Amino acid sequence: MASIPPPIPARMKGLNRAEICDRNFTEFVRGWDGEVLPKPAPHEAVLPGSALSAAAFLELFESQLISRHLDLMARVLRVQNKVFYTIGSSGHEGNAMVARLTRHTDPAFLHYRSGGFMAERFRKLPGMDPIMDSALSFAASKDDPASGGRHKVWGSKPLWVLPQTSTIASHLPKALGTAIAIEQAQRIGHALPVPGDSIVICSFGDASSNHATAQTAFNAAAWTAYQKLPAPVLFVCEDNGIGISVKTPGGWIAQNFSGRRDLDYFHADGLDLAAGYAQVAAAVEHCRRTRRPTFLHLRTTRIMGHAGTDFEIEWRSIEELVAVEATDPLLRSAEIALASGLMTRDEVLAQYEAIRGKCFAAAEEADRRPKLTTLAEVVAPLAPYTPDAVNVEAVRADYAEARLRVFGGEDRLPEKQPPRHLAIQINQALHDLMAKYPESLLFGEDVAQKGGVYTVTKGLYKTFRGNRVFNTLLDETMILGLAQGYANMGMLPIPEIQYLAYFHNACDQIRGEACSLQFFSNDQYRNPILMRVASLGYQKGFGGHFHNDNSIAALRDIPGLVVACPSRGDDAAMMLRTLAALAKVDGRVCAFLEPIALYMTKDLYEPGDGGWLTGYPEPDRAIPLGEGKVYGEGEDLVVFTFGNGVPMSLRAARQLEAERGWKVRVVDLRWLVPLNEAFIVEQAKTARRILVVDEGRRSAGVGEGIVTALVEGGLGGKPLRRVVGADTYTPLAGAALLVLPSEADIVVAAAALA
Ligand SMILES: Cc1ncc(C[n+]2csc(CCOP(=O)(O)OP(=O)(O)O)c2C)c(N)n1
Ligand SMILES: [Mg+2]
Repeated sequence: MASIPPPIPARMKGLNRAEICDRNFTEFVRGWDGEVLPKPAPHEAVLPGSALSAAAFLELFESQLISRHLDLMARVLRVQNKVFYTIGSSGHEGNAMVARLTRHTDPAFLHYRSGGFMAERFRKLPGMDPIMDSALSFAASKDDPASGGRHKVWGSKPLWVLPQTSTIASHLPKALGTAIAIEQAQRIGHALPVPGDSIVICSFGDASSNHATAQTAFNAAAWTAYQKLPAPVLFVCEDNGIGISVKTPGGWIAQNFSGRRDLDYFHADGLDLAAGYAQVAAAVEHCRRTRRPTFLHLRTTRIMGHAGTDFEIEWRSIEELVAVEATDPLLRSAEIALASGLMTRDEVLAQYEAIRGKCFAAAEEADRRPKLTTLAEVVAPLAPYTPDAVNVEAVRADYAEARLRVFGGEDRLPEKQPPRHLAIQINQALHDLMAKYPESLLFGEDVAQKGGVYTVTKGLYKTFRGNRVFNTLLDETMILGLAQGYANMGMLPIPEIQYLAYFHNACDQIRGEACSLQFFSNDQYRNPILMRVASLGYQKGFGGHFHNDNSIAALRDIPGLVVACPSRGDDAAMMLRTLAALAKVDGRVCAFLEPIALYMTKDLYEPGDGGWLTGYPEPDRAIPLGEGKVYGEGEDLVVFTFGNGVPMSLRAARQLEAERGWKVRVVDLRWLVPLNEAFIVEQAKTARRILVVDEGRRSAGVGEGIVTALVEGGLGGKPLRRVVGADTYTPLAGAALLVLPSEADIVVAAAALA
């Protein structure tokens, strides 16, 4: 006969582990009858041998309780639709020690289980209330001081906590970038917004440490330290042994990280304040003093499941759950409070209930506060645009002396030189921007001594030296992480991505991180970036897909991103000025797609005609965002295009004029995101036929946006066609031309409109 398992006590069967953990605490305190030591004075050790003082312990304990009761409150009020987020910090409250041992000016990029950290950091400035601020965020109220009701994030402008998205690990590259930026700013004489000896704190979970984006940051940190360059980042791995339902193999974090050279490993017990405090202090002190990347392995546990929706009881044994709940760090803190003689059982319970009361009261108050109620309110901080200020900044030319130094004298100024091709004019414009903005940095793969694969950055390294123009390690994710870090510290990063295909490799750093910062911080934090990307197809000498990637679909729908694509040198210079101004004035993240195949193009119609050379525009000229360029006044056909499509369409137009007698107008859109729909419609209204020439792919390319603008503008009835790339990768050699629009295709498509 099979043996009958012993009955599970009723109190352990409940699905609601939150209630059980809550009751565990009170029962533990009520039932505690250990030996009580003589009460320590505030400055004395909380327990014999501990580095933690009694006074510090009491505050940390309070921070832990605040964090815990915010979790418990969230689970109760979620059901009543008063709270909209339940991923909690229970079991991780020991991270309050990291906050206590660092400064509120040490920029922090936090794990979502950082309630203890936040409650403790709130002590660093007078008059701040962690409970009310958190309650407003939980309630998605527009009064939430972190995100303005856009998400439950840990964030604070005065406390230097930059809000994170919930993509795990994606914040590690920018945290490292910020640490590197703190050091580099001082080498270029840039005034930092935080003290020069700040460190950067970056916390994450054990499972997250395996993520490629996390590994990128660990590797880059070690790569930096290996070269004896400072990178004062404190990686805090909050190891609770599990990621949602997947266990981290026992010992894996220690095994994986304790032996890495140039990533200095420390372990601390986050479940025990008395023991862990000195260990955390050692890691923080090491990071601040040595300026080396430091890995703090913080022991934690996970109480109450991954989120309110995770009913662990359904997939984990009750014995295991009970065992985990027994490691609750709050039980240990209660024990310290009682054993040290600092608090009586009644005092602990009274404080526990008082904080519970405050959390619920704050939540009820937060529930009464206004929510975001219009789309306009939601998107207000996403993509700020103040055109007047941007256009003034773009043409600001008060750096004549710096220009003279950079270019080497009056007669060597680029505007005094004969017309040149695109690569040269971009190069000159970059020199100009670096002169105009002493806080700008240009970096990427091969951009320094070599001057880039296409020599576009040639000479910049020589002029501005290694602290402002430098090669990075070969890692696009980290290049964009660095860019965010420099931006966080008030600099103007100009990262280069060597080829568009390799942007796709690191897209999330722009999509999930850089472009989301203004949104999730209610525009309190900005990370202005001017990203240059060598882009698009039609290269003659260098074939294959990855050097001729023509798809920008992934860029087109990134909220807030500005995407620009010049077709000629003078435009490029004037567009770069506007992009830098958008970054400086409105904090925007900008992508500048440089058509590789046009870099060296000199002629337009015939060999030797020099038709695609342009003079260099004086520094007081710029092209406003959205302003396209119109070639010709013809009304028989208007061609909307950009990039390589512009000279191709101009040649096709000439052929159409010769063959059909049509007067053709070619419109270079120049700005691909946002598309200037009103301008497109206005141009199309006065034309009899419309052609869209889009060298990108058929699906999800710019062409789709243009056609949509035309149809929605009421012009869908006009003869209209698209000449567009195929939905394929680009093959090598001559076959590449089969998948891209050609001049002949343009002429044929136009004829079909006749
Ligand atoms: C890139 C990414 N993939 C998947 C997820 C979904 N997800 C959220 S938390 C999580 C587990 C994280 O575990 P760990 O890093 O150990 O942190 P913990 O929750 O245990 O503190 C997963 C898979 C995510 N947020 N981001
Ligand atoms: Mg975990």
